[in-house]
Amino acid sequence: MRIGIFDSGLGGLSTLLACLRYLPDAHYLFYGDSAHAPYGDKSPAQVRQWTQAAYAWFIAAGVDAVVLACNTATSAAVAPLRERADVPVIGIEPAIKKALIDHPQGDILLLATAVTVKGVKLQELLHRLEGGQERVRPLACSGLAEIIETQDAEWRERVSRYLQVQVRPAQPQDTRAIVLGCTHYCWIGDLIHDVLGRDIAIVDGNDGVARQLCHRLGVPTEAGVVPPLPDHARISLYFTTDNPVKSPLARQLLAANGV
Ligand code: DGN
Repeated sequence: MRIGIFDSGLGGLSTLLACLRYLPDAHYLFYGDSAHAPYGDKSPAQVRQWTQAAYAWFIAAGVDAVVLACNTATSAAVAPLRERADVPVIGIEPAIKKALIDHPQGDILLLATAVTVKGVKLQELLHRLEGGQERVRPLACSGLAEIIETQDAEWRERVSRYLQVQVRPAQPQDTRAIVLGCTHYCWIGDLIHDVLGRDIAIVDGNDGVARQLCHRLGVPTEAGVVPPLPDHARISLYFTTDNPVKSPLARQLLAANGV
């Protein structure tokens, strides 16, 4: 079985890891659109076009399903893509519902890109969910994914500074949970805890996406049981720029996370 995983960059690897737990024998084709990254401040029409190009690439590569491991691309492109898709297309959305249910009191801070925060999809979701409008505070974090993407010697310090200067002042006083509405932010959970508070829960949508993928492929999953990472993995990496450091960086990140 071949599974296509798509993001503008390294964030989508966190979604790939979640899928790998449930489908350890699949061949994963990862497509990082480094030529057009970051997506967060681009127009939804552009993001739609690039997502469609990635989808066409996956279909030519013979995948059985495509995972949009990018909240921004899901916000801008999942609906039109699904209308004429030949294989299941699974998108990722901020896991606000889970945060609201697991944390029935206090505020929920949602961190995401500007495209996701401004998108109709998020507004509809907040409207639909009980407490969505009253308790969820969305914050567009322009530039944060770019810092994470560099993986250079200072990236962690720069993320800490970003969180202190751009996020902490906007954090509601009674924050109980932080929803990671951009897959890149899944790599900075420890820094978020350090800067914004250790007792705040961090919620991401990767496990839900992996379960949804299984569901669409007819593979059963057990409620409440998250399988361990397997000791083998078949992952092919493709980036849309010829940047020679991208693939080694991606491999390093996977290795640091047990794959
Ligand atoms: N990782 C992407 C997301 O989940 O929205 C986008 C990051 C970016 O390109 N700014």
